Amino acid sequence: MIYQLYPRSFFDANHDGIGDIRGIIEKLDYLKELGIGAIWLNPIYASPNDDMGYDISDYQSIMKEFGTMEDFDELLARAHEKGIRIIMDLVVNHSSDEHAWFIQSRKSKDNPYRDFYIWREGKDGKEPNNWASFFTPSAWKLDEETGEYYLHLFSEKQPDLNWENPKLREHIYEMINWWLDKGVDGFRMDVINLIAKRQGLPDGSGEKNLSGYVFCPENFANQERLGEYLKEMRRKCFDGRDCMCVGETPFVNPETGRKYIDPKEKELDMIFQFELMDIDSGKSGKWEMIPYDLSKFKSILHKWQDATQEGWGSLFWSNHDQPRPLSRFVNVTSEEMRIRAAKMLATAMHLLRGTSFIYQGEEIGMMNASFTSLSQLRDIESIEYYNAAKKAGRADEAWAAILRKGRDNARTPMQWDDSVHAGFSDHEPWLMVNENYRNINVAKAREDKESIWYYYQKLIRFKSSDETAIYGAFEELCPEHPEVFSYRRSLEENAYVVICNFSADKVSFDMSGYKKKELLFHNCENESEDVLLGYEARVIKI
Ligand code: TEU
Ligand code: CA
Repeated sequence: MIYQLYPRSFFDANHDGIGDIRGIIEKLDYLKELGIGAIWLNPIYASPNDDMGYDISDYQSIMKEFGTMEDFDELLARAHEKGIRIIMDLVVNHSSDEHAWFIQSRKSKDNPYRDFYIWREGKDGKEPNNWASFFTPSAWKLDEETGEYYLHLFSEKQPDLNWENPKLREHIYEMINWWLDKGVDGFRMDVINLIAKRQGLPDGSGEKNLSGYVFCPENFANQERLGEYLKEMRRKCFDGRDCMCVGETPFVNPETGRKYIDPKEKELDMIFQFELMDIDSGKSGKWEMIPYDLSKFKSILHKWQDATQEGWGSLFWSNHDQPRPLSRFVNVTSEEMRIRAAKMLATAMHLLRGTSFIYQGEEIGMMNASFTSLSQLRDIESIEYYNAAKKAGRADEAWAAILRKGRDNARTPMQWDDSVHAGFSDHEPWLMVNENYRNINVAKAREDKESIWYYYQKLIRFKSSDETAIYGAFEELCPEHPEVFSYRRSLEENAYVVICNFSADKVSFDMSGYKKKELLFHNCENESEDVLLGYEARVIKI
């Protein structure tokens, strides 16, 4: 089980309100006790933090707020002593505009680093094409120095790297090998399926955004030369090493995603698919929230279980970009139901087949924050969206969407105890603490044997050691049930059944088909066999 740790918000050991590497070192025993086998660190490299570390200005040095390379070397050594692997975040679709390569590249059209990035002449006094970026109206920025535009799929300070340039690719592989030689255990690869763009960079033909540009992943996701780059990277970096790489691949479905993890293709070990994370996103993207029902939810999980029976899959529904699942997939109306629902969600997701990624705070049932003003936000995605919406006279709609799906919701400081700033820091934190920290915190959870924390600890131990949980086949049960998600995992003569009521209300459920041997997990007291309480989860060995 892999624990995703967002260093900026995990623990502040040097009292500046920002999480740091020494803070992670101090909490390694906590993670060991939780039982996880690896930590995925969000980016810790030198960065101006325009996009919280996803804008890297030096791939081989540590962000000064987080500490030093010596701190990192100590973290790596201590983690390995405790049998915990360290997975780094590889952000190579783009760099920061403060990276030495870009500073050179923008100097002149014939600079040797010019083609490390994607420069184009404007067209009729406008951008080279009509692409919108994830974060800003247009995906192009005019650079006065040379009068050309550069591509940035994300912020203006995140220029896209030109993967068609073999020199750039060699520099990237050298950097990857530098970290692997240090002993890191693998990488989570940021938007790795966007690094190849459609030849000729043609205009997008879909719906225009608020500023008249078109968001067109069909021109920059899963493009033609991607497989070539991934195979080359594996050959030059990963082959022969004991390491793992998981690709973050938005805009894949089982058909396009399957080939990335096909062992014969030798590209990636796992991918993060986003069909579940996009379940409530409308045509114009995440800010347009649409209703969804459990049957859509179940069919997405089912088809990805089927798609990864040969290769291997990842399981997550919480990370630093997504709202907290407890605030998104269930309706929590009381403390009792918060605890019960958190355990149910964990049971439904983490007993599926695949490697589970647990995002910091998930183990104590952290929830979305209650922001009251724009000045409390730190995330460029939300701030840029709000500004564009405000220009279009749609500020209120934008604010409502940000409260529900803004990324700051998942980035509020880890809640360690009920002291000021939730024990994360004794200095004003970089981002506000969720005010429910007095009730939701690690210290309180670890005093209560019935807490979400101990349920996670038991679930992690089971998922990490039980052969059926690791290798068993997946088979959905009652696919047509409108409220219950139930499935069987089986390996030879061993099998267990997971039954999760996703509704807050009681539902009748026919258990007669199951010859129960043992109750492995249960998240509430309920004597009746064939009625499930609201958000009840049961796992029975059969
Ligand atoms: O996210 C890529 C990505 O798909 C996100 O932009 C996601 O679609 C959006 O944030 C949903 O709200 C990766 C990183 O996880 C993210 O933190 C970075 O901002 C982004 O890449 C650029 O590096
Ligand atoms: Ca700090």
